[in-house]
Amino acid sequence: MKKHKEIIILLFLIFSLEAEDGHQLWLRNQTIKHVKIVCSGHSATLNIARQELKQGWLGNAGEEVNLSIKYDKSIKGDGYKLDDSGVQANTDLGILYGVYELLRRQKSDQTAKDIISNPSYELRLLNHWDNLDGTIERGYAGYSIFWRNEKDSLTVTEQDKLLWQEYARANASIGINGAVLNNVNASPRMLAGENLKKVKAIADVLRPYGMKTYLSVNFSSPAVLGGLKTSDPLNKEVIKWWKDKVKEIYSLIPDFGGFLVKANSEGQPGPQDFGRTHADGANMLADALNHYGGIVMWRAFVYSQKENDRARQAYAEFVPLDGHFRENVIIQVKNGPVDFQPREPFNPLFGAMKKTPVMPELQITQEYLGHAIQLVFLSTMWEEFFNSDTYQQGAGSTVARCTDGSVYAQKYTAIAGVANIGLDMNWCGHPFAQANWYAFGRLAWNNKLTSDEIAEEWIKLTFSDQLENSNSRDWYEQFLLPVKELMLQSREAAVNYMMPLGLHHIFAGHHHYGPGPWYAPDIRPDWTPPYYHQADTNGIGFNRTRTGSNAVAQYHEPLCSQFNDPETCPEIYLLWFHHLPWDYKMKNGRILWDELCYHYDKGLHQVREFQKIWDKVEPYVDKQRFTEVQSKLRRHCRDAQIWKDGCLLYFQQFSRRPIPYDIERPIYDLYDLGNMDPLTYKKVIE
Ligand code: GCW
Repeated sequence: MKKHKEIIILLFLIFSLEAEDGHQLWLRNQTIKHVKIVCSGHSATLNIARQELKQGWLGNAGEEVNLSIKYDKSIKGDGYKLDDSGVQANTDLGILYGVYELLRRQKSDQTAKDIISNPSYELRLLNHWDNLDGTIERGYAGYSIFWRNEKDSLTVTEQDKLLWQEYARANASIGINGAVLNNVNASPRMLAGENLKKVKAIADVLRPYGMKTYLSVNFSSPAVLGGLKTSDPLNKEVIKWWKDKVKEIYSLIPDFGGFLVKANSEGQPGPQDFGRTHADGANMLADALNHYGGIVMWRAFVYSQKENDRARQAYAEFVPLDGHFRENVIIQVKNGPVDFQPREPFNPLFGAMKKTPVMPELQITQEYLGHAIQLVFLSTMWEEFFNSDTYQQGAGSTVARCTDGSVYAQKYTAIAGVANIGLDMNWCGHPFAQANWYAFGRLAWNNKLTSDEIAEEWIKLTFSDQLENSNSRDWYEQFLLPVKELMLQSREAAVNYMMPLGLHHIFAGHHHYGPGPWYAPDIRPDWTPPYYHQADTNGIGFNRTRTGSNAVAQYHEPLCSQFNDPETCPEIYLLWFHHLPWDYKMKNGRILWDELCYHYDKGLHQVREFQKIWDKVEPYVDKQRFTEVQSKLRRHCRDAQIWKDGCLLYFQQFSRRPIPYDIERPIYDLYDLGNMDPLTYKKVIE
């Protein structure tokens, strides 16, 4: 009888969950109640706040909510206060953020009493790597929502505006207040008059939601677009060209945010082409923008031919320039010293630039973490990064505190995330990739949140059908808890089956998806996997100790000595800093080779476990999202197997040791995976 009842409930659940395409993100419609709003102010932003309350209120029917703009010194920037009477803030945008928080708390069943919430970073930006032809560099969710192709750029349809509005709303709901609209590999044509008109159209839609618009600029624009003889930042005509261009931009977009610049990196032009420094280049642009309150975000992702260890380059070039930048320049630094790898130690520039604001750049799009195919929740990676202690001003000088103004007084605090958004119906390609966009926004607002809290909140907002569901114990225990666990483990699983123990950048080719430790095409040697893993019959790993590239010296003590000694180096970074023999003894008594095998094997088993977890939650998810995630997990699992088999079989050629008996035999053959022929390998992986 009991069984019968359970089956009926299950069937009811399955049929009552409508198919969802994911377009509504974490802002799904629910059955709402009536609310009485008291608000004397009027502005486009406040009107949105009113509207959101009306269409999202889940509190008591007929309750009164006050929206009051009243100065309070405990509230900072666009922060807010929530109490029994409603939302209080210093700015209209603060009210809107407070309203989103109130509604989020109602939907996710958290209390909303006596809360003061201030942002960790003043500028919380998305960076879109969108090209003017509509393609997106490292984008896995379709074409750009901003650009189609240049010919079309003047046409702005009502549909475009609607989509931009939905985009702005989603961002505002998690506190994101700015967007760089184009790729850092910027076309000089971005600054052409007709394209700027389109930027204005976008800015007009984003503005009421508190989002400012920024652009990436190409340093050669004065010569390439403006027809000048040079783009030398100290040349008078060049300086004038930028001043005029900035004036033109501000005449269209009075609250324009500023420029993002990738200079002298990966073939992009920059001040060094004219014998000038990064500071010369950044300051010239900063002077042009300063009059209007604009800023320059100057990226520290640089390569120099002279360096033999890529991980050392940013620090080597930028630390000597500390103190030489204008007040409205911020140095934008990727979380790790190489390039958004599944795991890296923090970039030693954090905390080391003491007189220059430094902003973290995180990558939301999963360039190195499985594209839109693999389910990898990145919040745990970012949490690890924020909590890393730089020791620059004594113990407790975490990356979070060195960048959010707690350790160094700085005019601006900022953070950027490379967006994973495209024209796909669900915005991000994978239903769970939305969680990464969400987590970025939440952490940019509050860098002390835990991944556990963020995942729980996101699951409730994204999957619970009605409030009653998120309150039900069954839903919580059978759906939320296992799915949350899956999310929280997913990044470590990816590290395990891709690059455990500090291995990095062993991808095949430029698409950065599958394994390719053998991959050594005819390009610069410092871009190939064998350069990064250094495997030979003596051992494996990159020697960055004092006897090697000495990258350890860029870290403040005690980290420098700790990283330098394999006995004290955290094992998660072991092969990042050390080249060690295959029989090196790990803390658990295993030899390094065996430990590597166990990690790869564990990663694969974790993904198989994810499949089982997901299969079991079928009754709680609508068919569309259930099937989509299920089929992506199937592919995810196959590719984890390819990673494990490919890496172990390849490294075994050097370790010359057996794969431990209790580890599953590889099912792929190394030759299938293209040890000899990358093209054959590509066929299997794509
Ligand atoms: O990770 C590398 C990417 C490039 C990217 C570059 C960068 C936009 O592979 O596609 O270019 O970083 O961050 O500038």
